[in-house]
Amino acid sequence: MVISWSWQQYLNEQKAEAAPPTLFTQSFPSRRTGFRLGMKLEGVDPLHPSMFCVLTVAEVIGCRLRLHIDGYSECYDFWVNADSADIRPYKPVCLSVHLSVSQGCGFRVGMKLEAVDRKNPGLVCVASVADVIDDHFLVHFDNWDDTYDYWCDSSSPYIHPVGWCEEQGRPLTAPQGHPNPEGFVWEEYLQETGSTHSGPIKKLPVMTDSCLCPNREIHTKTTGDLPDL
Ligand code: MLY
Repeated sequence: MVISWSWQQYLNEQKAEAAPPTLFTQSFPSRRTGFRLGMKLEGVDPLHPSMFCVLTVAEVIGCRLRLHIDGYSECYDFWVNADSADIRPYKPVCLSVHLSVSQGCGFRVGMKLEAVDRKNPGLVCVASVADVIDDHFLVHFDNWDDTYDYWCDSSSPYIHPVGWCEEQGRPLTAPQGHPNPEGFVWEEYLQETGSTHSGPIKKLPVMTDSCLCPNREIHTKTTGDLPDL
């Protein structure tokens, strides 16, 4: 006889209560979405969050979407909510450049912030904005290689303004190779690096070469140097 695992039995054993459905603000999985099988879109690859990839909707359940990374095995498919900030419609580059100027998120390349290292989620570290596209920006950890980078938007729970760690009484991981990591002081570092911290945007960004050629990697099977998946 096969004894199947049961929630009720587990809760009894653990003498625990289940978090009640009313606490979950998302009406999963009943909310309808206009996404249909086969539709194409762009999105952040969860295993390589510094890269956007070409995606196809492979399954839709309520507000949840299973997305397939074009050209890769189904084992890399992943689920997201239809309103996830990590997916976006396909847009021609010129349109995206236009939007990055007119609807900037306020974050500008070079601004400093404190960000969670998603590969080592216990660490909040000194980071910089390395690229901006529309309302998304690329978080880069100072003096680390770009394998830790990730795209996010301003609503991300992983990012904090300069001074957040101090305010919260939490340790801040200094840039790699910093001469005095324990005694890291933001003001000194900002002065040394000639950078600003992230704050409200005062005027629209000026169009620069990097706006015209956004350093965005789209990975598809046909591009040259792909990460090993
Ligand atoms: N033990 C790891 C920690 C890397 C942390 C990188 N972050 C701060 C971007 C290592 O040394 O590889």
